[in-house]
Amino acid sequence: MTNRSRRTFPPLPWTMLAGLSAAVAIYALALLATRPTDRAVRSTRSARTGGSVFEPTVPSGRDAPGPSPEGMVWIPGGEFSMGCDDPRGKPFGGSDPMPDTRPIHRVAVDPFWIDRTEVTNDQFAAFVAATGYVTVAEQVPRAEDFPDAPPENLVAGSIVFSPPDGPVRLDNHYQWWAYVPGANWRHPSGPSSSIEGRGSEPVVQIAWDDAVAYARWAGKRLPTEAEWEFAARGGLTGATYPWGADFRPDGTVMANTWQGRFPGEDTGEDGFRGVAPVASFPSNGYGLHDVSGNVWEWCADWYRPDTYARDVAAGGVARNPRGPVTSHDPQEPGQAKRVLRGGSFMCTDQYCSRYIVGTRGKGEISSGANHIGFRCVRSAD
Ligand SMILES: [Ca+2]
Ligand SMILES: [Ca+2]
Repeated sequence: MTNRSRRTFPPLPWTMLAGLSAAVAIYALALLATRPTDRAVRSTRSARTGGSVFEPTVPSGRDAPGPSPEGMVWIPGGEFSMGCDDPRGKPFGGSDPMPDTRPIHRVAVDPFWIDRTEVTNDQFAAFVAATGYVTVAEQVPRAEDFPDAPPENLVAGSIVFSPPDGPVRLDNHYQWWAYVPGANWRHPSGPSSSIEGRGSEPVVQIAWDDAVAYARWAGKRLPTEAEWEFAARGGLTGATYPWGADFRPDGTVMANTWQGRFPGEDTGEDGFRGVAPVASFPSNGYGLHDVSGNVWEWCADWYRPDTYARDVAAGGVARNPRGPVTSHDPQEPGQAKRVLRGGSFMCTDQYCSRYIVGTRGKGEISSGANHIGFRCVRSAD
């Protein structure tokens, strides 16, 4: 399997272009439709050879070799326990056992800098102005790549959350996602939407390649999944959230998530319907904002549900793990997926509780959506 080229796989528009009227967003849907199959649960349990206990986070104590780049914060690296215990039964824990987050295992990462916030529209606009970069969602699909698609369906676009008017069953995510022609980072919800006046909101409608291109231009890179989690945990040991054990400590809202009946009613009780400007909520112990919620964040690693089991099977502490060499998602085995972390403004314990810091998401690499963004890191050496 070649993972480098999205052309190798039937990427997102393939399904949609072949039947655009279906308005199906099955690829990004994987982000929210990650309820495990029984088989996946069994296989993870049978592969569990590590512990299920969080051992203390031990920062390296290394100081930054120089001043932090603008907008970035120093992460000392060190050793920590990575993963998540079964959140079911916890307040706001949701109903998903999250089997791909176990075994909880010991990981060491070298020091690095990381962006304090998700990359904003203003930052991405500066990149595009400097380079003329055209995102995946802005490119018209080529007929030779989609030979089965009728020509009228070969239109540039992306996936947009399109909530139904009334309550719906939560077992069919096709009901709240649509492929919208003309949706892209400049028009996150479609042609009639814009980012004017929204420069401090996180950029969205970003495919994995788009995030990588921005990072390279900025002299940065995407975080590995292990780096992301080390930073997101803020120095805490095994806390459910980046800030501690309680979803709303002393009633304080700590992240942009979803209130109201999902998916039709976003009450914005936390202050925001949809995306919020970055850093609208308190930071974690390392000074990072929105590592829980707001928009999903691409990581460098390929996704596999058994990544942690494989790390444990390799023995010892996983040092600077970079993920598997290929992706595999048993739920959609033909698709190349990278890891996404942190959940989004759409996360709710009614459906997806991936605002929990140790939980994992996944996304087909050529698919953006209006709840997918990223942040970058820079190596210390
Ligand atoms: Ca919200
Ligand atoms: Ca986020």
